[in-house]
Amino acid sequence: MDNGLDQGIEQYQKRRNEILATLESYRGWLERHTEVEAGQSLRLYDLAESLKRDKLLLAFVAEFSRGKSELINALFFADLKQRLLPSDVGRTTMCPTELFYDMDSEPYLRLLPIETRLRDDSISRLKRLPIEWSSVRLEPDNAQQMSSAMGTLADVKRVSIADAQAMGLCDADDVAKSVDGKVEVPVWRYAMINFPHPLLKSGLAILDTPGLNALGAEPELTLNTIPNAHAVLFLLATDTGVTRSDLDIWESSVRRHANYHVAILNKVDMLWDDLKSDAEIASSIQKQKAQTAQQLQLREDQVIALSAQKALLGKIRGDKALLQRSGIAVLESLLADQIIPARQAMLYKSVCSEVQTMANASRQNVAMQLDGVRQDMEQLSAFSGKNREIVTNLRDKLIKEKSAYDATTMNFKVTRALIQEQGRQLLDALAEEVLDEMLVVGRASLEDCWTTPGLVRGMNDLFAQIIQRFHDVEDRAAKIVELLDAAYLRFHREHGFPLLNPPLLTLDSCRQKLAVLMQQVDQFGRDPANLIMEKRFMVKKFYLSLVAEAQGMFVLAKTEADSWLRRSLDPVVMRIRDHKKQLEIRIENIKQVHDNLDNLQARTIALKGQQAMLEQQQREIGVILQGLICMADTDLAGQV
Ligand SMILES: Nc1nc2c(ncn2[C@@H]2O[C@H](COP(=O)(O)OP(=O)(O)O)[C@@H](O)[C@H]2O)c(=O)[nH]1
Ligand SMILES: [Mg+2]
Repeated sequence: MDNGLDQGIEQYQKRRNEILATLESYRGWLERHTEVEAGQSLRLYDLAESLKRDKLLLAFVAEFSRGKSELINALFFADLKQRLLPSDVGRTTMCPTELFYDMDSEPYLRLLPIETRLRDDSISRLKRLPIEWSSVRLEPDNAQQMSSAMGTLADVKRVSIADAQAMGLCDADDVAKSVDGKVEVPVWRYAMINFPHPLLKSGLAILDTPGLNALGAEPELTLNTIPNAHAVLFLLATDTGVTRSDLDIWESSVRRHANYHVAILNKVDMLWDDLKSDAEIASSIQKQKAQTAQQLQLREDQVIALSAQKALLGKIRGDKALLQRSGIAVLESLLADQIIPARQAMLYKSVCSEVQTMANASRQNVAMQLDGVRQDMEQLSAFSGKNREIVTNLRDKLIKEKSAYDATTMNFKVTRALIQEQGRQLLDALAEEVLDEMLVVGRASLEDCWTTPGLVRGMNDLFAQIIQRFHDVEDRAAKIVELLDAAYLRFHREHGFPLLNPPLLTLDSCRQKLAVLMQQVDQFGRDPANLIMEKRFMVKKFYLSLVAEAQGMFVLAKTEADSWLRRSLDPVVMRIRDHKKQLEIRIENIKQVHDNLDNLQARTIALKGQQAMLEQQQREIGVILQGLICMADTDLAGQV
């Protein structure tokens, strides 16, 4: 198998490894040449881990039976020579299904029973409770075992109307259609597949969703999983055209919220007709493409027409003509050339810029140390032929400088303690309990009657409080920066420290997530279907998912604030400490000269050695920085 998509993902993995190597060499540099702050080395480790574990999530979202599972099979798993996901006539995935590679476990298929819907737990919480899942070990080399294991994704069962209602899986229509007081529900609520496929190993993750019903029943998907996907592939089929429910999904889950979304008009093979000329067929495909684009308010070139089924068949049979006719190549190159590079750029930009800040501080430290050594060398050469008195003077001057420096440092200790205290208060302002308190009020008024207007009011209230809280936190952070600036200025003025611009804290990324949630609430509130009383179950589920999202956002805000605190304070502390060490070394040097003026030459040699060492350090850190800058540049070029 060799196509643009594989190459794109391979490239993604290659670049990630390059950044990891640069992180590693910077960490090595710090360990060899400095006393690394625990916080700093932890941060580098975290960054490396997050890069290693980073997943590029592609979500396939569409109404039931548009060919999502078939397209996933065709794009990624044709080399298995069979369907990985059930997408045969009459048998398709019934539950949202995640496919990924987890290097810490054996291949598995984990299934969450539908009955967990009776509880309030979110899927992300349940993901952390393995006991809730039914788990099957997968044998990737055993096609038979794989396909029978995957077959269970399509399982359904019949339960009483009351049971289905209790799980929120039954509406008036289902009740009307039922002849024996029973209705059909999926056996599983969610599936996770850990599968060692090369594409998944290189960081790709896939979400297959079953259709509008499941999207509506699991607000977590619409509120969290899909908005967090890096790209959403929205499917339509030529045989059905754009239906009402297609449009619903498009509006609620795809159009606005995805980082990147693509509309795919699938099953074009249904327009292939032996009795028509190629030109006639092309024109009817074109016509339907144009119509689809118009209905979705997209440009025509934003709709990709293809046949997932023929693409899968063409790949399995090695039939190049069929594969080409299927039209899948356009989608593959879109993924390889745009979606994957865009994700890369985002990831690298954030990691590179953070490491760059750290490495820059390190470089400045080395430069300061080099300055010190050079000054000492100049003095030493001035000593030659001088008497002891001059050396004594210089020594005393240096000792004086050291005590002045110690005084500044003592002073800074007070500021540092103050900053740490204020930092603690800042983090407390984002503690979990704060949000819990905000929630208590809202929930109490909702609980006696789960209605949509009540929910919208309560949520808007909550969001307003959260936004206010974010502002407060940013204000506090700005005050801390002022404090730090003022204290640092003395080091700059009196001890020649280079100026420093501690970054301000912004919680913009949290605010953006909040804005998306507010939109969702707004939309939920405006949908007349959600005003019906029997939707209580949905209102509650929606509310619980929103709360889970808000909690996630608070955790994110706190993590950002925490890392910001360290990023502003750590480099300063490090610089102050390094300078002190440097002064001590210089005093020690001059003392030795003082004790033995004849020793001048030996001292000069020692200093030269020190200088060479520092210059080597400087070159090394220069290379590391250059690497980081290059990576950021190339990524910007690849961004769409
Ligand atoms: N003719 C044709 N049928 C397709 C194509 N893609 C999928 N199908 C069929 O459509 C049905 C639904 O496909 P599936 O992938 O399970 O849809 P999903 O519910 O969106 O995952 C299955 O019977 C597939 O074989 C296609 O490109 N052409
Ligand atoms: Mg499916």
